[in-house]
Amino acid sequence: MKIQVINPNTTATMTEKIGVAARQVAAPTTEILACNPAMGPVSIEGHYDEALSVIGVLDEIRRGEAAGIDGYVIACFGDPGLGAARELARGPVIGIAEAAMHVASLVAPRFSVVTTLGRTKGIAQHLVTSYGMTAHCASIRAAEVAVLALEESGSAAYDQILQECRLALAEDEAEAIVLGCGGMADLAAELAASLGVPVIEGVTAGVKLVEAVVALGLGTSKVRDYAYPIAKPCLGLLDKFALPSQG
Ligand code: 2AL
Repeated sequence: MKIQVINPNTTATMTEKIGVAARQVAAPTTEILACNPAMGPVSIEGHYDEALSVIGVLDEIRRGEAAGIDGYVIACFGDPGLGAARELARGPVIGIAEAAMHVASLVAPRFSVVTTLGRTKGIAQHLVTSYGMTAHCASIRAAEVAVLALEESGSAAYDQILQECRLALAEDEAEAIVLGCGGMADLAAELAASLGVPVIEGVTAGVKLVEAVVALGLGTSKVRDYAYPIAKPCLGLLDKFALPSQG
């Protein structure tokens, strides 16, 4: 099966890292196509960045549908454009925040999210609520690490994230950690070894969930909420995103 893993930001080094993590867990018969939009912010650290990233994400889904992709992972912790992506896709589309939270809820009574900047905690809180994870979420903590610091070797990012994870376990009674950024895809194993609890990272969780859903023969329901978008003109800068009607 073909799974397209979309990094919604435009930083190619992060996309490569996300692709490596995805391939490490993918089944031998799964082909991972890691990509990022050609347009949009280099990192996503708030609502504005998120909104700007969504058109690029949808463009990648549109291309993926034309290329016969079986399922998608949206690899940014705000799950930007998830509902709209589901309208476009036949197969499953899973965001890394929803993948990581759901998997964490299966292996621990309560998890803490450890994310990048404090300003993104509200976005994560909103997702905890909308995914029905309130009872499972002990806390949302920020390491105050900029997303692109995760791309710099020798930065203090890892140590700051490790410290915040330790505080979550000690002070918030979390029993697992959910990593709150696609750029943390390479950190889960080392953190788990240091912390002695499950550390769930959404790119890998998302790939395994998409594989499972596709293997079950399931796709996105098209009866109402995720029905294909209604064909209509789109004006101005977005004119090329107008969609044809679906026979
Ligand atoms: C993210 C993420 O996963 N990728 C990105 O650019 N920003 N989310 C976050 N909370 O920092």
